[in-house]
Amino acid sequence: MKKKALVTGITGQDGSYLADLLLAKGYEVHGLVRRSSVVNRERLEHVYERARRTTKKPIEYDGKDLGKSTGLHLHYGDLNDSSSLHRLVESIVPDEIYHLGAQSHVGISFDMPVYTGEATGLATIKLLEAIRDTRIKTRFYQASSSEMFGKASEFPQNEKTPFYPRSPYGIAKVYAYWAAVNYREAYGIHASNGILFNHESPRRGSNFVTRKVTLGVADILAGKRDKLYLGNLDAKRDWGYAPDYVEAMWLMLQQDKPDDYVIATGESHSVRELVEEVFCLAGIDNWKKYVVIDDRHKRPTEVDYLLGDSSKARRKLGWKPKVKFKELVRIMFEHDCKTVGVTLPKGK
Ligand code: NAP
Ligand code: G4F
Repeated sequence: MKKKALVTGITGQDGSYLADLLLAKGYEVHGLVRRSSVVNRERLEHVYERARRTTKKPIEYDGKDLGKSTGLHLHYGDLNDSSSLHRLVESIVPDEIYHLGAQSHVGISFDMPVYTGEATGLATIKLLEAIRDTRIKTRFYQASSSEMFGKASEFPQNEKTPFYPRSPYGIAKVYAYWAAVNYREAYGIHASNGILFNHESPRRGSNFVTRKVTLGVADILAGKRDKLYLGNLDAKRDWGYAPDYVEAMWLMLQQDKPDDYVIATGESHSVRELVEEVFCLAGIDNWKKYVVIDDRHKRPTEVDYLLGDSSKARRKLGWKPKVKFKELVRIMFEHDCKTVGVTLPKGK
């Protein structure tokens, strides 16, 4: 029998890559989608396309029933609506639940702290309660974050590094992390935390710094704009490639025992280095001419430096990153250049 997975956040960067991975492995994939005034299925468009090719019936853009031809089923619900979470868990009875849905933007969490607390923190316990109430036997993945380390006290950070969150988002993720640990210990639920460091891709939201820079410089190359507005260039992040990271999520749920794992590349670079790298690929020497420091993109409290130690995941899961910083930046920039219709300068 096909394994069934329920994925929250399936329309997001990670959710869409995870759906690809699970479908390729033969899973029946169920995704939670929320109502919005404009239907957003862009990151799943290739699955819709496959459904259109293989089914005789027309598939609507917001179609939910892609199941027979693709293995993907979408269900309306919301992380803040516990009745929808309960109903989905009860009706699907998934073998694995990947809880990726969240208000995931750190900067915006300062503008929406209460909503972020509910969608990013409390929703985890709502989902865990649905598992507990229905008594289904399932495996649960919590999308925990390196933002929990925040003002980190040691470098690199591993599973034992103390948390010191620096934003409403980080605080909410700490709450959700401990909810997963507590439900594992209290009720024996197979719940694992993936403490993932930043991971990016051509499907990354355009208001996260990597994509903002790769899209922005592609626009500059295409002559569509002449300025790029950024915040703190000194912050350092351990940036990996999203498709590598969703593989780690799946590996965690294949283990007999639930546990918590740091997933990272072990390489950290500043936002300034990111900017330099992308402008260099574009063949533009004087990046300072184009970059404007804009205080609106700075945060009241910043996470200055993150660097992950993923040796536990390497040892126990056999996981390691395939793509590192330079290749990641190239993948994203090449994609964005193609999107805006420019080619990389010769020799780049
Ligand atoms: P993302 O692209 O922002 O996707 C977030 C997903 O959550 C989207 O599908 C979004 O739906 C959904 N969502 C938000 N609020 C919702 C609500 N109230 N009800 C239902 N769905 C809701 O994030 P991502 O980069 O894929 O990250 C996936 C998860 O990993 C998140 O929990 C994030 O916090 C965590 N994480 C990410 C990273 C990273 O570097 N990417 C690192 C560590 C942890 P819409 O499409 O409708 O907005
Ligand atoms: O790309 P960012 O917005 O990612 P951030 O804040 O590190 O959060 C991401 O990674 C976390 C894992 O550590 C996830 F949990 C979270 O969901 C999200 O995916 O910002 C990266 C750095 C920050 O220091 C920020 O201050 O870039 C700096 N930055 C400088 N200028 C900017 C900008 N960030 C954004 N978004 N936009 C700017 O213009």
